[in-house]
Formats: sequence, structure tokens, C-alpha cells
Amino acid sequence: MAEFHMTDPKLGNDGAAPVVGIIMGSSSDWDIMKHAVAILEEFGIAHEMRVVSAHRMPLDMVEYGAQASGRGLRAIIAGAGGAAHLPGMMAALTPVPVFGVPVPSKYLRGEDSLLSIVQMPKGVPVATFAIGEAGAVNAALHVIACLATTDAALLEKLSAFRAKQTEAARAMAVPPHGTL
Ligand code: RP5
Repeated sequence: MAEFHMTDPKLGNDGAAPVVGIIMGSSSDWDIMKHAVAILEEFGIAHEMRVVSAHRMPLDMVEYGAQASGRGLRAIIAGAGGAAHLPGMMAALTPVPVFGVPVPSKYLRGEDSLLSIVQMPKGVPVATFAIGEAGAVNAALHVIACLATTDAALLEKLSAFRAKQTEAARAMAVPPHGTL
């Protein structure tokens, strides 16, 4: 088995092992997927990141899926573009919930990625988010919301995050920047 190139796992505030895996089909997906990572870091969620290409590393993908639950992962955020098979295949390989992020593609602007991820046949779900940065951020926030159902401190952080957004929206003026 070829070696994975795994970025050093980011441990939780309490030194805990990764509970969220962030995988992507290529390092070219990083510009989108980094937004999911930033949210997890903001909330102090222990996580790991690596490239797992469904098409170019199928055996590695199988190994990652087979080990995910036993290694303590509670969610996997999977980003891919084009014929984006990684999230669906990962969901087929593990009971750990998979959160799919459609990465914008060169020719079809990510509509191919979106449809490839969202149109799973019944029986093996992938929670699918918006194309691009919003999808990456929301996938991470949704993972956090799920973890927060059994973590009161995390729920408090999430509530504070939402309240801050609400305040920012209430402070908005139109036209923006004071221009008419
Ligand atoms: C997919 O193919 C990846 O997720 C990426 O979005 C796309 C292009 O990959 P590269 O050719 O940039 O490595 O598997």
C-alpha cells in the first residue's frame, strides 16, 4: 500500500485525537477546502487532512474508509470536483457520516461536482452542500452542529457564532459603504 501524505493532525484543545477527517480528491481542491479547515480550527475541533483521490488512489480510499470508524472519526468532510466520486464512495466504505463539498470544476463550474455528490441512490447518504466556499464552510458548521448535540460547550460556541452573524447582519446598511 502506498503511503498517504497526511498533514499533521490538529489535536483538540484537550490534546484529543482527530474526530473529523477532511479529505479531498486533489491538492487543487485546497483553496476551497481550506475554508472548512478554518471553521474547525476556529471551534477547536481536532481534525486531520489528506488527499484521497477516488480515481487515482482507489485502494488508499478503501483503506481510509475501512479504518475511519475504528480510528475515532465521527465525521468526514469530503471535497471533490468533476465526476466527484470520493464522497459517495467514502460513504459506501464507512458508517461515519460523510459531508460532501462540490468543488468548482473548470468547464462546468462545479455543477458536475454537485450532481455527482448529491444524486446518491437510496441507502447510502451523503449530506451535500453548496458548490465552493459556502459549501465548505457550511459542511464544517454542520459537522459542528452534529457534534454539539452531545457537547454543551460546543453548543455554546456555535450559538455565539450565530449571534455574532446576526449582529453583523443587523448592523448592515444599504447602500453598502455609504455610497448612493
Ligand atoms: C478531482 O479532480 C479532484 O477533486 C479535483 O477537483 C479534480 C481535478 O484534479 P487535479 O487534476 O487538479 O488534480 O478528482
